[in-house]
Amino acid sequence: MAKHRAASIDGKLSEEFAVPSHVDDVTELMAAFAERHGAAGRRLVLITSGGTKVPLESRTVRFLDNFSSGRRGASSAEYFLDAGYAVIFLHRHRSLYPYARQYSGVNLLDSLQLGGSGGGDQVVVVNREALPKIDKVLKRYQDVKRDGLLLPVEFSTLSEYLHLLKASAQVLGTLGSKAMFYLAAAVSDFYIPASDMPEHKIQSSNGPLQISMKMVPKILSPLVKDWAPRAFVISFKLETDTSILLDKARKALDTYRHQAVVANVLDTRRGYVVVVTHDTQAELILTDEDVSKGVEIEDMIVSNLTRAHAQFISKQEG
Ligand code: 9Z3
Repeated sequence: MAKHRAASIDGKLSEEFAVPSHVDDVTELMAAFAERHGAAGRRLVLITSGGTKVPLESRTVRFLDNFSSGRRGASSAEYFLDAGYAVIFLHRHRSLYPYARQYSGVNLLDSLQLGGSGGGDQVVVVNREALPKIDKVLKRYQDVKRDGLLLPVEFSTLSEYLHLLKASAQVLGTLGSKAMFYLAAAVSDFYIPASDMPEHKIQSSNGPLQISMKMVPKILSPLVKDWAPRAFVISFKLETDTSILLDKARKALDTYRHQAVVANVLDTRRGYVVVVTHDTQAELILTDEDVSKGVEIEDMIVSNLTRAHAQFISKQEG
């Protein structure tokens, strides 16, 4: 049964979603990363972040996008690194990136000044008012880089996302309960199979456009049951209608039998989420005081989940 389910999704993935050319290289990098950190006894988290892009034409001019700035994933990566995890950051090209995201609203050129020249080279000086805490953030970023704790992997299209997530799940599956999946990316539910896609730009001279899209295969199912069955798996549920949010989160948990769903509503996602597990429901709320102190809700989400992950590991090992 399990083999059958994985085989049917595998078939769909290779027939209807173009395999990205870099998937083998990325798999090798992820395997080496997982082996090194696994051998060091470190916990490892795969974070997905940003929205997927679904092309409407093979030579793509137009595409359907899913909304996500990537802030949830990028800031969570920083908190997981602070908690001692190694992080694979599977993110949408050009979405927010750990540490750099703290300066995403800043024009870098406005933050720099030309200083004197040292040894013939022009010196560039950072304007500290424009880039507050830059020394602290830069030092943390450089420490993380030096210790090889962050592996960035990029996707743009839904096809790239699905193939890279499958590859990462098969790699992290070898780490057992020490691996966590934190699936915060905003993923399309609909796509156009490669065989149905027009090659060239759709012509407006043909009149109004009607598009028929298929349902994206539920990749969480083989991930939880076949590829990484002992891992700690967290999915995110996004709604715009608060009244259906918790029902949908519970339904996802019942369907996939993974460990937790982080439920959030688009407009309030920065200040309110509910972490739903099979037998608990925790509301995480950012107060005005938290905001004034610069506390972020991702700090609370990551604390909640790293605690639950530690319990999960000791239960599985004991
Ligand atoms: C989320 O719900 C994330 O929290 C957000 C974060 C995308 C809202 P930002 O990147 O926003 O900080 O701007 N991610 C999951 C969204 C999603 O597509 N979920 C699907 C669903 O709800 C499948 S798991 O059905």
